[in-house]
Amino acid sequence: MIYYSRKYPFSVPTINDLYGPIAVSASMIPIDDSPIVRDGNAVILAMDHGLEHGPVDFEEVPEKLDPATVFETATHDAVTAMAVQKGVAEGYYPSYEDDVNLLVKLNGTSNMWMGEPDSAVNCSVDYAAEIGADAVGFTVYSGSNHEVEMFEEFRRVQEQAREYDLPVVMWSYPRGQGLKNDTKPSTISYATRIALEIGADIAKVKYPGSEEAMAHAVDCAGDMKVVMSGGSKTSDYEFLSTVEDTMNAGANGLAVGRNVWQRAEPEPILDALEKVIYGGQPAEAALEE
Ligand code: FBP
Repeated sequence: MIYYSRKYPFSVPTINDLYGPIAVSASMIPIDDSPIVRDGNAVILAMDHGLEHGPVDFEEVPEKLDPATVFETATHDAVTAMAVQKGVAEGYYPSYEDDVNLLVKLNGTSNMWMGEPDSAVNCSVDYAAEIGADAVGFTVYSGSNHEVEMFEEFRRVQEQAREYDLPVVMWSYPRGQGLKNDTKPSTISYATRIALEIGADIAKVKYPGSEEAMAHAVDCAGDMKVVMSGGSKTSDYEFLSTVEDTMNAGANGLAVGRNVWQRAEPEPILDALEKVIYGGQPAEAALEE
């Protein structure tokens, strides 16, 4: 059996080793060898907003309601994976499977209801693998009154993903009536630590407001990769300087939606992101022609 490792390949004794030829042997594939990682970092282009936020996110860029337009954007070299829900993957990924790595988001929720944060599991790991996923994604709202169920759902997803060698990206979002500020430094550090401890390969967290706070969140993540969540659209410089801080903090890139595809022309910002994330350039230099 092959397992993904965040860092080191390793073997564990199997029933086969212990009792004879019953099971296959075990080894691990380092996350850095996954197609969703380039030179240790990742840029995951997310487009599940039609579910999470609704068509309102497309008002300024109505042409992006057609998922094919965002899949086109994901063919940029900077992008290591495109994160979508099952229905969009089924309909559009077959045309892009040679050019785009697919991350299937396994749970999701609309914003049409009120209550403690929760997210329905709407795709299985088996089905994600069947439709060509290179990785799976799962939101966990730690701190919600539904935390226990979400942790248990994550456990099933994480263990099954190991069977398919699929890295698990956790949208690690502490959220709920007990949490007044979901981007507080201590909350984001807790978010990365939870993701490490329950077995994510990459944790996607909100920016905690400063490079120092992000550095602490990265320290809390041990050997697991941390990527920043893009957030609502801001100016090129404001967005890129936050990415620069994130990289300086030792994080590993970005999972981003609106800050890329809500731009009429996403290519220049992806060119700049490539320079900051893989080339180590400062934001200002990356924005120069
Ligand atoms: P953005 O970069 O547009 O914030 O997208 C990243 C993402 O995680 C999406 O996958 C998701 O739809 C959205 O953010 C959820 O953000 P929130 O729950 O804060 O509205």
